[in-house]
Amino acid sequence: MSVVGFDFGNENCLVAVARQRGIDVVLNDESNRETPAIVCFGEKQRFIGTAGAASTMMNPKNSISQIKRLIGRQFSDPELQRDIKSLPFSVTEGPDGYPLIHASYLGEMRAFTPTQVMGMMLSNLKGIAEKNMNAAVVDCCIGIPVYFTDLQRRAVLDAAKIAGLHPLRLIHETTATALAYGIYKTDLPENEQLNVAFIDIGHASMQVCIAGFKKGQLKILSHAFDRSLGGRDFDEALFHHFAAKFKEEYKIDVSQSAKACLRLRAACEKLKKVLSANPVAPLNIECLMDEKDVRGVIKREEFEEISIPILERVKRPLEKALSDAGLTVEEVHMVEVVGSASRVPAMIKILTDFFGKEPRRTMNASECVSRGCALQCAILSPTFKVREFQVHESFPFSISLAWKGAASDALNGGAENQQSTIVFPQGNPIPSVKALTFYRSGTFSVDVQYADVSELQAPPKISTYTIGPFQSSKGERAKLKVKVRLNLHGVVSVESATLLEEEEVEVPVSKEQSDETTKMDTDKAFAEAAPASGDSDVNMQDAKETSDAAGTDNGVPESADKPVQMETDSKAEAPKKKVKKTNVPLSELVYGAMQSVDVEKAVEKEFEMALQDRVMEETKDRKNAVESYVYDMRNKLSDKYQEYITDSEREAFLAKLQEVEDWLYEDGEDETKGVYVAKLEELKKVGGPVEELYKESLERGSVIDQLGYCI
Ligand code: ATP
Ligand code: K
Ligand code: MG
Repeated sequence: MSVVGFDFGNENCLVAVARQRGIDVVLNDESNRETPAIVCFGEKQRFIGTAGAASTMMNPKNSISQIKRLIGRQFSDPELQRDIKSLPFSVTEGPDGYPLIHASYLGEMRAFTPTQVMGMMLSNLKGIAEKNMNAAVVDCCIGIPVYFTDLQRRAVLDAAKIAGLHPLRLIHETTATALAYGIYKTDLPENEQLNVAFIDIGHASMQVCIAGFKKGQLKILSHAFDRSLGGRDFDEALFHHFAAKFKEEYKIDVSQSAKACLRLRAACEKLKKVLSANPVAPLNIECLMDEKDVRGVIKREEFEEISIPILERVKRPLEKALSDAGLTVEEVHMVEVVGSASRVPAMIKILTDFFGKEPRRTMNASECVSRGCALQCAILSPTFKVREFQVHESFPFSISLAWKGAASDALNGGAENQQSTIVFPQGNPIPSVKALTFYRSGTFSVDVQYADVSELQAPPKISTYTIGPFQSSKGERAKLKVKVRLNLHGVVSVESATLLEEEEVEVPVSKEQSDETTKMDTDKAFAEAAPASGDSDVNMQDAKETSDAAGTDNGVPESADKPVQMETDSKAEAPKKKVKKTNVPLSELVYGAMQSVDVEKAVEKEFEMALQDRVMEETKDRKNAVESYVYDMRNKLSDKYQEYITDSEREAFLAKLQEVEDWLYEDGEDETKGVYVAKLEELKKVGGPVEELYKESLERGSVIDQLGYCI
C-alpha cells in the first residue's frame, strides 16, 4: 500500500511519500522537486510536467496549463471567462456547458475536458512517486483548495480515477499545511489552545485558515479565501505595465502576438521574483516583436504602486477568517505564511500590519501542502503507524436540502410549495452524516444545493435525488429516513432512504422496558419537533454512525436494492414496537458531473495515450542507443580497438558507421522502435567480435599483472 501526498498546484505540483523515517518530497526525472502543471500535446506523444514546460515556448497553442482553474467550472463562469483570455490555447464551450480544451495531438485537433487533462497530470505525478518508491501507487491524498465546489471535488476524484489513483481523502490545502505544522510540534499545550493563522498565497489564489492546536489534535476554526488573488496577478500587473510602455516606446503591441505575450509574461514573472530580493530589477527581451529588442527597468516601489489593486484585496479574507473563528487578532498567537507568492515583500507588510506581528516561515513554503497530504494519507492508511493526531476539519459552505411539500400541503401552497433546510451549515465538521425524516405517499425528489452562492459563483443546485417507489403498508403517508452524507472529500450526497414501518407488538411491561420507552420518546420528540414554517413533514437529526471515521468512503450511495430487512429497534428482550426497515431505491443526478461510463472511457483513453508516450520514449531511447553506439565505436576504433581489427576492416566499419549516422539524420530520423533495435544489432554484428578480442586481451593482461605482482 502506498502512502503518497500530491499537491496539485495551478503552477507547480509536488509529490511527497511517507517512509518509516518520515516524509520525503521526491524528485522528478529532471531532479526537480516541483513539477510544472503543464501537458503539452505533440505530433507523436504528450510531454507532461517539466518536459511540457520546456515545450511551451515552442508550442504554446498545444501546451495546456492552469488546469486547476478550469476544472469543474461552467464555461459561462465569469472568472473562467477572465482566465481563458490570457491562456495561449483554445478553450470553447462544450455541449454540456462546460469547457473543452483543444489541442493538436498526433497530427489532428482533439478536444479534452479539464478533468481528462488533470488526469494526465496526476498520472505523471503518480509515475514520479512510483519510480521513487519502486512500487505501484494507488492510495493517496490529494490537496484541493478550500473553495472547491462539490462539482470540482468530484472532478478531481474523476481525474484521480483516470490516473489510476484512489484518494483516501481530498484534503484542503491549508489543512494539510496545518497538519504538517502541528504533528511535529512537541510543545503543544494540554489545555489552552494555540491559535495559528495559515496563509497560503499560491499562483492564482489565496487561502487562509485559522487552526486551534492542542496536544494531539488540531481543529480548523475557520477558512477564508480569495479565489483569484495570487502570484499571477502581480505578473499580470507587470505585464500590462510593460506592454503599455513598449507600445509607447517601441511602437509594438504585444497583444497582437501570442508568442510575444507569452515571452513578456514569463519575463514579468522572473522580474517579480527578482524584486522580492532586490529594490530594482531590469527587464530585457531580445527580439520580442517586429525584430525589436526591448529594455525596461522597475523599482520595487513602482511595482508596489501598480499592485495596489491587488494588495487592497488581501485584507478581506483575513478579516473573514478572523471573524468566522470568533477571535481577535490578539488571540491569534502565530501567523505562518506559505505558498511561493508570499515572497512578495508587500504581502508580508500587509500581513504584519493586520496581525500586529511578523508572519513566520516555519515550514517549507512550497512543500508543506504535499507533506501534509502524505501525512494525512499515512494517518488514514492501515499500514502506517503515525503519532496520534486528530484533524477536525470544518466545511466551508452551507449545504441545504430542498424539496416540494407533501401532496396535502400542495393544496395550500400549490406548486411553489418549495421548502428547504440547511443540512450542513458552514463550519460543519467533515465528515458528517445527517438523517432526515420525510412523510410521503409516493416517489419524491430532493435537491442538494448551496444555501448561499454569493461567494461561490456556482449554480446553486448540486444534485437531485429521486426517492422511490415505495409502498406504505397502511396506505397512508409513509415515514422515510433519508441519510445525507458529507464525506471525507467534502462531497455531499444522499446516501440512502429507508422506509420505516412501525408494528405494534403486545408485550408485558418489564424492567428492561424503561430504557426502551425513553428511546421511543426521543423518537416521538423528533416527530413533534418539526420546524414551524409549515414543513412539518420533515425532521432532521444527526445520524449516529460508526462508519463516519472509516475514511475511505467516497460518498457513492450504496445500492438501494437490498432485500427487505426486518430489524427490531433495540436490543432489549421485550420490545414494545417493531420497526420494519426497507431500503427505498434512489437515483442520483449530479449536475455537470461525468457519468461513470464516461469515466471508464476516459480511463481507457488515458491508457492508450500513456502507452503511446511510452512507446515514443522507448523509441527515442533506442534511437539514442544507435547514435551513441556510432560515436562510441568510432572513438574506440581509432583508439583502444585499433590493434584488434585490420586496417581494411576498420575502414569498412567506419564507412558503415558514417552511413548509419547520415541515415539517423535523414531517412532514419523518424523510424519505429523495431527499426532502431535492428539497426543497432546490425552494427553490433561487426563491432561485437572486435570488442570481444579487446576484452579477452584485457583479461589476459590482468592475469599477467597479477602474476607479476605475486612474484
Ligand atoms: P495554487 O496554490 O494557486 O494552486 P501553486 O501551488 O502552484 O498554485 P505556488 O507554487 O505556491 O503556487 O506559487 C507559485 C507562485 O509564486 C507563482 O506565481 C510564482 O511566480 C510565485 N513566486 C515564486 N517565487 C517567488 C518569489 N521569489 N517572489 C515572488 N513570487 C514568487
Ligand atoms: K504548489
Ligand atoms: Mg499551492
